[in-house]
Amino acid sequence: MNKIINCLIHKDTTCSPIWFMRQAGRYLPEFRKIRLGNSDFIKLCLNSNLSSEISLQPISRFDLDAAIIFSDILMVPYGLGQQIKFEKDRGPILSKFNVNAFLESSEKDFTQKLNPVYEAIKKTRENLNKKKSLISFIGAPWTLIVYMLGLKKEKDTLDLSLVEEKNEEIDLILSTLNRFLCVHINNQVKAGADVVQIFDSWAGLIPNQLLGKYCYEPNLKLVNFCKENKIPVICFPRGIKDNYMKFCQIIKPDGINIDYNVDPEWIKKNINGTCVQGGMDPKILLKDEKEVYQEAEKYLKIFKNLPYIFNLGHGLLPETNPDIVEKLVRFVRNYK
Ligand code: 1CP
Repeated sequence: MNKIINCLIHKDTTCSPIWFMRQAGRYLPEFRKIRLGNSDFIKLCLNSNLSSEISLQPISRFDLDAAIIFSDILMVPYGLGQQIKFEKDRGPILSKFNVNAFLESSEKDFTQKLNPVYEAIKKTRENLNKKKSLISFIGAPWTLIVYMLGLKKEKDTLDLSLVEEKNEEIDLILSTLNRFLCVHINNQVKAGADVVQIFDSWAGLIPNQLLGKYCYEPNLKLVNFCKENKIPVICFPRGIKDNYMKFCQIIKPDGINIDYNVDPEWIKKNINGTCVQGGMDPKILLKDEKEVYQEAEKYLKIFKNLPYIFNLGHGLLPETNPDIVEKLVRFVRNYK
C-alpha cells in the first residue's frame, strides 16, 4: 500500500506523504524545452508519450510520493466539442459554447477523443514505482462552466448577471457534465490512476446563497461516485473560506486540500477525521530557504500525528527554482 492512500483512507499519521500541484510544469527547464517545440497545448496533452514523460519529470528529480498525470481540466470541455486555445498571459480561450452539440455528445466519442490521456496514464503507471500513487484529476462542474460559458470578468470576478441570465442553461449543463466527469474518472482509474483530485478552482467566486447548488451538490455527486467505486478522492474547493467546514460536513471527501487563505489551526479544530492536504502559499517558495523551512514546519507541526499530505495552497509558480523544491522535499522527509 502506498503512503498517500494509507494517509487518505487508513488515516495513517506516521508520515507526511508529499507531492505538489503543478509539479509537472513550467518551473522545470526540461518541461519548458518540450513546451517550446509544442506550441499547441491541447495537442501536447494528447501526445501520450510526451505527457507521460512530463508526468515523470518531477519524479526523476525529487523524492515525491505521487505523480500527477500531465493533462488539464479543460480536456473535458474539449472532449465535449469545444475548441480551446491557450494564449500566452491570457489564459485559456474557448470557442462559443453550443448547448445542443454538448447535450448530444456520446460517451463513446468522448472516450475516443480523450483516449491519449488514458494511454498516457497507462504508460506512466508502467514506469512509476508501485509504492507511488498516480493521481488523476477533473475540474468540478462549476469551475468548468466558468470557462465553458465565459462567466469570469477581468480581474477574476464573476459576471453575476450572466449567471442569472443563463441559470436554466447552467442547470442543464450541470447534470450532463456530471455524467461525463464520471466517465472520465472511470476511464482514468481503469488506465491505472489510483487517486482522484477534484479541482473547484473558482468555487470562491460563488455567492453564498448559490454554494449549495453550484459547489456542494455537484462535488457531493462526484465524491459519492468515487466512494461507490472505492477510489480515494481529494477535493479542492479553492477560496470558499469558512465554508470549508460546511463543505467537509456535507461532502465528506477522503481528503481536503486547503488554500493559503485557510488558517490551518482553524481547519484542524473544525474538521475531524478528514485527511488535510496542502495549505502553504506557493509564493513563499520564491523567498529564501529559511522562510521556506519555517513555513513548512508550521504546517508539519500543526498537523503532527494527524493524517496530513504535504502540498501547497495552489500550484507551484512558474518562477519557482527547482533547487528550492528539492530542498523542501528533503526537509519534509526528514521532519520528525
Ligand atoms: O505551458 C503552459 O503555458 C501551460 C501551463 C499549464 C500547465 C502546465 C496549463 C494551462 N495547464 C497545465 C497542466 C495542468 N493543469 C495540470 C497538470 C499536472 C500538474 O499539476 O503538474 C493540472 C492538474 C491542471 C489543472 C488546471 N487547469 C486547473 C486547476 C488547478 C488550478 O490551477 O487552479 C485550472 C484552473 C486549469 C486551467 C488552466 N490551464 C492552463 C491555464 C493557464 C489555466 C487557467 C488558469 C487560470 O484561469 O488562472
